[in-house]
Amino acid sequence: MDKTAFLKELNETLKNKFDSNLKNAPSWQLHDAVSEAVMGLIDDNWDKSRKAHLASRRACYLSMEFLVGRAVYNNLLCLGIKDEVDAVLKENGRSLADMEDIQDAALGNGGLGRLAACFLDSAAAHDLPLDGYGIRYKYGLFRQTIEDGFQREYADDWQRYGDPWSRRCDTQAVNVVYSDMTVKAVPYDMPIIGFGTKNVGTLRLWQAEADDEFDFTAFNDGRYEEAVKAKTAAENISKVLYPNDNFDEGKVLRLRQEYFFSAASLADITNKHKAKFGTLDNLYEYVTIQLNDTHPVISILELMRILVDLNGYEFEKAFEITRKTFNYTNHTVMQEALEKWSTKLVEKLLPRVFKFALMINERFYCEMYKLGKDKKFIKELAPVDGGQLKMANLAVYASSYTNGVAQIHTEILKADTLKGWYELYPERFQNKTNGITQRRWLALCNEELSALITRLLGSDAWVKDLSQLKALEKYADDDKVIDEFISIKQLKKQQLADYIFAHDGIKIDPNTIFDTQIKRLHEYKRQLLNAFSILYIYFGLKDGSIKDFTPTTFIFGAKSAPGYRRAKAIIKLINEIARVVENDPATKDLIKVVFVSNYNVSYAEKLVAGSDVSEQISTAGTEASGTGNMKLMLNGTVTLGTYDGANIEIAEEAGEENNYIFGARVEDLEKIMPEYDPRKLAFENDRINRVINVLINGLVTDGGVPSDEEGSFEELYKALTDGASWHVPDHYYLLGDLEDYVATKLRVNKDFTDKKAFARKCWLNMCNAGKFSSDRTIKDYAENIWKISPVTV
Ligand code: 26Q
Repeated sequence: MDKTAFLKELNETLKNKFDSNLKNAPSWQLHDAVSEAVMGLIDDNWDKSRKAHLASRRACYLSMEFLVGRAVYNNLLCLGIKDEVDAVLKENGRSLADMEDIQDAALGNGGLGRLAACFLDSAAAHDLPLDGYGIRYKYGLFRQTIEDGFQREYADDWQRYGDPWSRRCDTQAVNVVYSDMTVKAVPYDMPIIGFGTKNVGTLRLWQAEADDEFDFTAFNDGRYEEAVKAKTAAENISKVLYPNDNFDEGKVLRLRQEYFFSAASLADITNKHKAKFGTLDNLYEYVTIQLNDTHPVISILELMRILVDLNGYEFEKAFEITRKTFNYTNHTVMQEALEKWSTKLVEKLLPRVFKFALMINERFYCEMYKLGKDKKFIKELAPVDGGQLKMANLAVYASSYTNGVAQIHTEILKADTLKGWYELYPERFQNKTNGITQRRWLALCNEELSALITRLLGSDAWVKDLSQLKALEKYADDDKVIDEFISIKQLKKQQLADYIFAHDGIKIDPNTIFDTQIKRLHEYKRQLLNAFSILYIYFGLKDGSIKDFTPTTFIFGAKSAPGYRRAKAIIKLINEIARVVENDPATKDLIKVVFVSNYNVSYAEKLVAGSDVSEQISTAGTEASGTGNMKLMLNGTVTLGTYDGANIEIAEEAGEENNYIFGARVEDLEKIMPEYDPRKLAFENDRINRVINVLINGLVTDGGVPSDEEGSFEELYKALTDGASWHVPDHYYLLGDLEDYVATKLRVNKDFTDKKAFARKCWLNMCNAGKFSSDRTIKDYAENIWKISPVTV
């Protein structure tokens, strides 16, 4: 990098754009100027990469969510100029740390959106021609505050100070047509900078705007209100990300969003292909489209419409092209998250598109009758049934490959969720265990540990080949290395403690165990089980049944969907428990509970680097994979978890003896659940009973500022003991797993006192995290689903 030129750029941008300078510029202006300079550096490679991607076979990743987080540090890291830029800034009285308050781009809810971001990073680093397509939400996932222990939501105005990492491409805008309106989709492109390579991928995010012409005519005719209304209606489509994670509400605006970016992306893809080849006959030879869950599955129907209506293909030929173009990833087995649209709604909003659903459904019926399948079987798999359009059925039927995201998850899909489909088309099913990018989740968030790894390996090649960490296993018995590892962990814990104090005003002691559960708040993820275990230990400490307890800080970070009453009650409960243990002299030096606010990608970067214990405690068979488990493992923590999702593969890689696995397994639950009686269990077990009684005995309170939360603790109690109209009592088996969980937690607590032995376990987890690089995952997709190879720029 030419430091002088870079500095000149910075100064010019600050002067010309903001009439400010390096010394006085507020952080957002500094950020803007740095981004501008970096965009200048990559422009040429980006342009060449776009052309190279279009010239070869490429993959397109369609996703409603891309949880990219903060771009600036990562982009500098990937360009290899982070330290130099920091130096230039420091020579001028500033530093990269000044940009810590730059907001995340939180265009996703959680795992699925972050996975999409990791995949783009990995593909770019390894020269794979992969580009992302999504929505440029004006407001990303809400900003969370904790007020009087309750979650409060505020708009996430992430573009308030501009969006210097995007380029608007007006010339490539396309129209999207609904029955009641036409909107313009304007692409904003974000560069995805490959680490240590010239390849720059593209994340194309569509923004909804009013179609100029319509707007203009109405305005000229004096129909001002109509013109304004049309503008608002159009803009509403990309206004805000739905904050539901693993929950489908069937709202019409959501369907508009899904069709909006599907139609825009398909127009973009097919236009470019036709411009090059003059035909769509060979589309699938040059383009493969990955559907990130069912959210973009309406794309299948849109491609059919493009082929048949706009290009004159016969239905059968169009179906063949379509099937060869698409693939589908399933991310959940939760019934309430499986998308089913009312056919009435789809037909009303997208009448022509809906016709293709019916035609495909007819084709399915014919094929099944030919195969002699029985009615029940056919009904279950039909894309259209009972007044509903079932997106997963459509996805498997009209695509080449379907994959799950961890071994156990793929097995559950085959044996249960998509059983009939697996029977029909076993060759279509694959597993692709998730991964995370070690660039962001180690190199960037844990420079100190990264430096140690690089020194011991003699090179930083692990940044692009994480399997190399395996070679560090031999240091597990090297006292000097382990001591250094311990002091790095201590430092990261101190940094985390400082950050939590600055961000949330809560003091925590880095000499305690940092036991961390960070993920979306959901009943199946069982934050409530963690909370119960803390209460169990609290009572045990007070009555003397638990002794020699190593002081522990229990850290939680989670957002609840705003309308998810039970999840919100759990947040309040955790904060109430924090208050109880804090105010009790018997426990205040032994237990500390912290619920950090506004958990997001940037907060996660601090939390994963500064933790000792990784809580991964979903009910067996419910968490498709999890990826936070991998981030914590990579930073050297032990997993305290169930036999679920990728936890199983983590324990397999790092050894069960280096992790803490507990609880009922899938095959156990199959036997247990039909007989399970949680009320009886609590009645017969005083220790369990006194824990759940906290929900109703007045020790904690759900009353307070949002008064509609009142009664929500009692409702949690009822869900456990009586069940509800839609589920049996304690359907996530909290009480059944509680004592095994506590016993295992106390084992961690005791093991921690042998600092060396515990650090050794942590070290071995880090050494064996190689499998969980998204580089491995993306190469598997490239080879076995997409059939794409690297292109060099
Ligand atoms: C659906 C319909 C309407 C509105 C919202 C939704 C919706 C939104 C987000 C449904 C599901 C999601 C997100 C799902 C998700 O993040 N799943 C996670 O995916 C990760 C990556 O594969 C896995 O590691 C996690 O196990 C899985 O929970």
